[in-house]
Amino acid sequence: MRTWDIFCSVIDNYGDIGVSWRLARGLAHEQGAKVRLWVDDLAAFQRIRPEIQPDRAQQACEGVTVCAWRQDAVFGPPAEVVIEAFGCTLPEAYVADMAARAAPPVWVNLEYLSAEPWVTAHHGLPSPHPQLPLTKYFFFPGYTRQTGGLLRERNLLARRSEFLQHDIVGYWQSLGVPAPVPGEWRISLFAYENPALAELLDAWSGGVDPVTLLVPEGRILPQLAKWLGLNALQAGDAIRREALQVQVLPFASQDDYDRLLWACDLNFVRGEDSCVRAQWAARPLVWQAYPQAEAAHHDKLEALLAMYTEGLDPLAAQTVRDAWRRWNGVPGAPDMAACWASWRTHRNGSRSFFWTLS
Ligand code: TRH
Repeated sequence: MRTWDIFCSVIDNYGDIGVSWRLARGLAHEQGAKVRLWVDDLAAFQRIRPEIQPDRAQQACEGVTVCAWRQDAVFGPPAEVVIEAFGCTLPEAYVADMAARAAPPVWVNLEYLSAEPWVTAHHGLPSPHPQLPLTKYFFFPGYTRQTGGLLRERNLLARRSEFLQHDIVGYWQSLGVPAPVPGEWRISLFAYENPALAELLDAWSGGVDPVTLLVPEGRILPQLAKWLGLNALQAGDAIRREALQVQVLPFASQDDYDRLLWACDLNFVRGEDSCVRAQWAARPLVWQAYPQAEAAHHDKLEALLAMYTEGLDPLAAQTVRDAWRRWNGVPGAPDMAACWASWRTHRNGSRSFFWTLS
C-alpha cells in the first residue's frame, strides 16, 4: 500500500476540490492507497461533500484522511507520492522534509484538463528542484493516450445503467419534480454568468416543446432571476414561463450531481470536472469553458470541439459547434434561438449526438 499526500488550494468555484477529492477517493477505494487530502478551504469542500465538517483539523471521509491545510498544520513525514494539485505550491518545510527522506517521494504537479494538442508534449515533463535533490513531474489529464487520461470510477457506468433502469422515477420524486411528459426536454444548467442566457430562455419559453430547466444553486441564478422578473431565486423555487418550467435545486453532492446529469436529456456544464461527468453521462452537452483573459479559453473550446464532433454526422456536428461557440461568446456564431431550433431537430437522430470515451 502506497501513501499519498494530495494538496489542494481552492481558488474559486469547485473544480479544484472536485477533482482532488475524486482522485483521493478513487485512490483509497480502488487502489487501497493510504491518502491524506490537504485542503485550505473545507467550506468549499463541504458544498460537494456535505459530510465534511469545515472546522475540523482532521477527519475521515470514505477511507481518506481529510486534513485542514492551515498555517499551523503539522504535516508529519511526507507520503511516498505527493500531488500538488493545480500548481498550489507546497509548504517549504514540507518540501524540505521530502528531500530529507531516504527515498524521495514521487512528486507530481496535477495540471488542468485540456484537449489542446500541446498537452501531449508537456505530459510527464520533469522539473528538477533548483536546490534540493527532488524532481517534480507534470501530469496533464487529457483525452488521448499520450496524456494522463481522465478520472472515472470503476463502477460508474454500471451505476448509471442501474439508475436509469430502476431508480429514475424515484429520483424525480425525490427532487419534487413530476415525471417528464412526452416530448418534454429535461435540461440541467450549471454555468457561469452568460450573455447568451436570455436568448436561450426566450427560445425555450416561446417554443413548442415543453422544457424543464433544472438549475443547481450557483452563479447563474441572479441572471436567471432577472430574466424571470424576480429579485432573487433560491433552492425549491419553481416558476413557469409559457413552455419553460424553471426548477431551482439545492447544490447537490458530487454523486447526486452525477444522477442529475444521467437523468437529463441535455446538460449545460462548465469548467472541467462537470464537463467530464457529462461525457460519462453519455448525454448531449453544451460546455462553457472557464473564462480566461484574452479569450484564451476559446482555444480550449475549439480543441475539445474538434474531438467531440469527430464522427458525428455533419449537421449534428455543426449544431454542436454553433451552440458551444455562442454559449462561449465566440464572435460570429448564430444566436441561441437558431442553435436551439437546429438542436431540437436532432433529438431522435440516428447518430449519437454525444460523444463518449471508453
Ligand atoms: O466549479 P467550476 O467552475 O470549477 C472551475 C474550473 O475547474 C476551472 O477550470 C478552475 O480553474 C476553477 O474552477 C478554479 O466547474 P467544474 O470544474 O465543473 O467543477 C464543479 C464541481 O462541482 C464538479 O466536481 C461537480 C461539482 N458539483 C456538485 O458536486 N454539485 C452540484 O450541484 C454541481 C452543479 C456541481
